Amino acid sequence: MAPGLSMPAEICSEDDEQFESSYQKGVKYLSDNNNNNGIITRVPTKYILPALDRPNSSEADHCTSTNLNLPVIDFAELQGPNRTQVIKSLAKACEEFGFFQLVNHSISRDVIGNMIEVSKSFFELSFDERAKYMSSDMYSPVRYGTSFNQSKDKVFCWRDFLKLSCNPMSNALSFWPSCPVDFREVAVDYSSQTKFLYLMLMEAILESLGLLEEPMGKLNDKQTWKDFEDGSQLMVVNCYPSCPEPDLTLGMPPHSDYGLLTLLLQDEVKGLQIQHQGKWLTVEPIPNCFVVNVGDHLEIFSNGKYQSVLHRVLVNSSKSRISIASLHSLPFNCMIRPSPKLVDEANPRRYKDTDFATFLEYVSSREPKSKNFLESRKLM
Ligand SMILES: O=C(O)CCC(=O)C(=O)O
Repeated sequence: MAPGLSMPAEICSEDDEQFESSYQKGVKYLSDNNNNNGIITRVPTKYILPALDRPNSSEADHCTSTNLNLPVIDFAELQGPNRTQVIKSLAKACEEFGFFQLVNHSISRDVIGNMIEVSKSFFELSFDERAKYMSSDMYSPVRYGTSFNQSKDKVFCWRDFLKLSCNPMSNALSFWPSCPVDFREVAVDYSSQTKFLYLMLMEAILESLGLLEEPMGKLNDKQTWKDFEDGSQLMVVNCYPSCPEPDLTLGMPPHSDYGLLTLLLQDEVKGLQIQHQGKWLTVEPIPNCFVVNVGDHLEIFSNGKYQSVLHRVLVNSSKSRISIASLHSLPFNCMIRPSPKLVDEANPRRYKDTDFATFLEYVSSREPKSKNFLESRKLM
């Protein structure tokens, strides 16, 4: 056992089964249940990354203290007379960074503030209350868990999560947490408003790719706008408790998101880093703003014009952090393939067809690190 670490009373050695089952309860449980005046002083071995995977360990990490001013897209301007100009900025942001900050997005401060508050309140519930939602079933409409993939990860991440599937909402909602009492109402409102925002952004992205000659209609011989409207939405509420030795671990390892677009809401605590030109750079939180990023499915759909970008999360020793990622894609049963209009002799097809089931099969059978799922879909 790491010296100075104070563990839950029922736990005695880091190697024994009880210890392992305690880690399966998550980092919030670990932080809340120790007997050293409520303070964890060391990170257990289970969370200590090999030296090369730690923050500040590599060439790419030399800039971890550098903040990154991501391109800012003004959503209100996108709806106005400057749309053409904003579409160009959007295309540049997607090509150069794969990430941008979205401001003036029309979702009210109340809706955003309530979602952050209700998420914090959920993670403040007793472990027994949170544990009602623990499941290893990837298809479950609600899933509370820890790390990245807790049944596969050798080293655990310093993160707990609550995953909420929104498809179809009429089926999913009754499985979502009923405590705190306003959780469902707040989360449903938030999910429908982020879905609307996503659709407006997706329309702009299709326009930026030159795919919307018939706005909102048929996109090519197989794709219609309805596929986007009926698309999947998964909300991931992340909780990163403060960590006594943040240099030894990560809140989330480097990964890309699977969908078309992710809309991320973060509280005022920084932690998100993206890999840009070989360096890890910290995304400065802007209050009341969304961080939007290109996912693997958009990389495939755009035939590589817009690429998903590796990102990871650092933790810190003084503050816990909450973020809410809303991941959007086509319906689960739809095939994702490069848009035929973006494939020609000069730009041959670069990716295999893929679907959601293939992705789930892939991630449940191995440790999903880096962009290895997308790599497996490449044709060249
Ligand atoms: O917490 C964050 O800032 C990022 C979360 C994230 O990358 C994810 O949920 O996939």
